[in-house]
Amino acid sequence: MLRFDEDFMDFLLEHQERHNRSYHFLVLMNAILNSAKRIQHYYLTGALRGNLGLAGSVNVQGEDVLKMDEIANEVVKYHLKRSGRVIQAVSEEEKDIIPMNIEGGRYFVYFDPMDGSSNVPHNLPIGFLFGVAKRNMEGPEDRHLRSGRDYIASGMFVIPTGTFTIALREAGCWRFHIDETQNYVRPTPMNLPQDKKSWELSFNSSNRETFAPGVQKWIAENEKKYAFRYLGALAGDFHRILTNGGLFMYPAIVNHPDPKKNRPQGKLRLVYEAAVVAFMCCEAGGEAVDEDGKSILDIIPREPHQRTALYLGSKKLVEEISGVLKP
Ligand code: AFP
Repeated sequence: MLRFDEDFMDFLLEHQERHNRSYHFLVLMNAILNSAKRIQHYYLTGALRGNLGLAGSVNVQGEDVLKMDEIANEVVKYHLKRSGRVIQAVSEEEKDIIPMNIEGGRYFVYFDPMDGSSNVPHNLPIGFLFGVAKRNMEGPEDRHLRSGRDYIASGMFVIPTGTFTIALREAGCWRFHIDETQNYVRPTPMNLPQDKKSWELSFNSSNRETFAPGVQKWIAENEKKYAFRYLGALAGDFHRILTNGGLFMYPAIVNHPDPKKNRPQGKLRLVYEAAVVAFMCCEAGGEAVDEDGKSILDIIPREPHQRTALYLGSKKLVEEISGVLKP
């Protein structure tokens, strides 16, 4: 018996038609999907080709290897540029904003093509994360960096697991799975579960003594109530929270024994990490705040690689921990 599943492009086409939207976003998403499939392919075969290194590394034979993070960055840039729809992009891999179709483009794209680099040498899951904002259609475009509140979509591919999750503004959050024809199929709405039984806690536990006293106290009082899971790649860790509910956090590091190693501003990057997952989480009924308990979506970026602390997940838990955060 043949089985036909609705694929992402069918899903999006219907969505755009239903909301009387243009086809431009379809062209952009086609570019993002093509990028993800290519990254997935290189990542799956990377161990055999000896190119699971990161930029700056050499293989055991001392040969010129292709670096995974550089490959992924080139792939995404090629497809975004080719789409003709992108004004400019920010990539985790590049210091400067990347100009694309400045006059004719319609979207800003913020992406991390290979997030979770400590997993790369092991071929374990990494993320390709992206956030999309639209140009000012009413007046002149000044190309300022957008806050998560201005995103129209954000998404993540957990590579090489074949899962793709996307949130569309005021239309929810959806998960897809890759099929044998390399299409992402079977849209499943994602809503954070209310039942606490499945909730999980996810954070780098080895940092716990470096967190603010209120956060340490909250952990001590609550950690036994929930299962603890940590992969070290935001996309994978958030994927579990979105399915099971709970709390992911990367708090500010403020009590490090070596003060030079403190990160009061947090570790995660705002525009292509924190705001991307925050946008998805909020569309799935959750919440996301920074170290001051301020919504991640309301932070207006001052520069492309700005960092933030992040508390993300089920509303109740994010509200609870917000209570112990300053101010
Ligand atoms: P890397 O790409 O440098 O490994 O950073 C990944 C990441 O930004 C995010 O994906 C993880 O949630 C977080 O950092 C893990 O950080 P720790 O290694 O400090 O736990």
